[in-house]
Amino acid sequence: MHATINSSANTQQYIDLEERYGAHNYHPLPVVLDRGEGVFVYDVDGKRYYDFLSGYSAVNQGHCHPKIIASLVAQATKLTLTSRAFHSDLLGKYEQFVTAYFGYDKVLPMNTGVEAVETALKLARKWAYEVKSIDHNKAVIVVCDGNFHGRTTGVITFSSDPSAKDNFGPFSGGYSVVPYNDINALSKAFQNKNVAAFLFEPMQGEAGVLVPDEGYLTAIRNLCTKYNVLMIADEIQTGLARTGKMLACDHEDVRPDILILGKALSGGVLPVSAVLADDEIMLTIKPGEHGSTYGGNPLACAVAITALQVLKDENLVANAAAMGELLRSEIRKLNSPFIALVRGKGLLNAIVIKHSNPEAAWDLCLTLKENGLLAKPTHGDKIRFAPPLLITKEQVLECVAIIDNSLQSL
Ligand code: IF1
Repeated sequence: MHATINSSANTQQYIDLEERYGAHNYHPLPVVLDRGEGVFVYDVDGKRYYDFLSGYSAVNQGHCHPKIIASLVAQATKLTLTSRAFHSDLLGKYEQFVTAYFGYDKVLPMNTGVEAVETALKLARKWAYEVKSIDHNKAVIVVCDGNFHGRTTGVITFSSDPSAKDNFGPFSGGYSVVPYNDINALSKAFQNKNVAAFLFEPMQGEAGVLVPDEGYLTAIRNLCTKYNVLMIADEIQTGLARTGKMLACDHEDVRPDILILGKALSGGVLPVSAVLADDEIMLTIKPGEHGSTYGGNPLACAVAITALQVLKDENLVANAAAMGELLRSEIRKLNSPFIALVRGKGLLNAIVIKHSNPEAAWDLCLTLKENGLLAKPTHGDKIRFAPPLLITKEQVLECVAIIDNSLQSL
């Protein structure tokens, strides 16, 4: 069990309630938050923290962005849900807006990220049988080792992480796994004529913010085109300005056949996800063949339009690029003996901790918390540094000072 610095009695009472009445499917840092504003979150004792996790990139626009909240509140007093049994005045407007924003014929609106991933997998299979004429029930979707695409039984089928998969079987087939950032392996996998699609993350978030080699995305695009395999980019975490481009695929100007979005599509206000594709793919799903109760609800439409507009109005792409460069260079300048490397693009970064104590990353996060910065380890020795994209230069420098000061505790 991880060490915990003693929390205030106030904080502890909230943690005890979760312990007693909630499933134990997480191990959170011992902090209880009750307010968020921009780059900051506040705990129940009124202490302020820099949020260096941003809801795993759901809060790119900053906590409780006033314009996004205003859209939420205005729509919430009008109409929140019609179901898709009827039309609403906002769905078509949102669909026109988001397809023009990313340059695709159509969008299929869903709620959580994993629902959008499942939707993309179903579209790829439909397309495989009805357009590419792959043998019935033989479609194969290629995925990467170290992937994270969500936690449904369908998606963990192809997870390589035992903690995500063990004892949740039995699983269906139809997938093949290749090493991430390995074009030769991908080319070999595509020799199988039943391959329908390749699902990948432009940067692997959960695996510890792995940045593939320059040219990897271009090579994927070329191979998918050559073998008529759908290129499915899961940009749920890397998209929406997080990596210093609107989409991480934009770093190499490649256009995936299916684009998956989630998280910051609502600015962290409510679950909104989306699958974008052109007609040849999207129209393989006919009325009644797929859907969801809340998919495309007017509240989500109103919020998503504003969340996307804010990204452009506040130049968050450029700010993420500039502040990411500053953050990585300033951390490197610390020359800490405990940091093996710093990696990332834009404001999706991670440090790899080098220390004899296997709990060092966790302990550092506890000290960072004491010093006013919230971050969380991923896969043991890596700590993700991903603040909201509106962070300023002064704030980045203040956070680097907090990181420097906290590293001394190791
Ligand atoms: C949790 C991880 C990150 C994602 C990508 C799909 C999904 C996610 C690339 C599914 C979700 C979240 C899940 C969240 C923590 C966070 C996470 F640690 F789980 F792996 F970011 F790296 N594709 N990632 O990153 O989206 O269904 O969750 O909306 O607590 O499980 P979702």
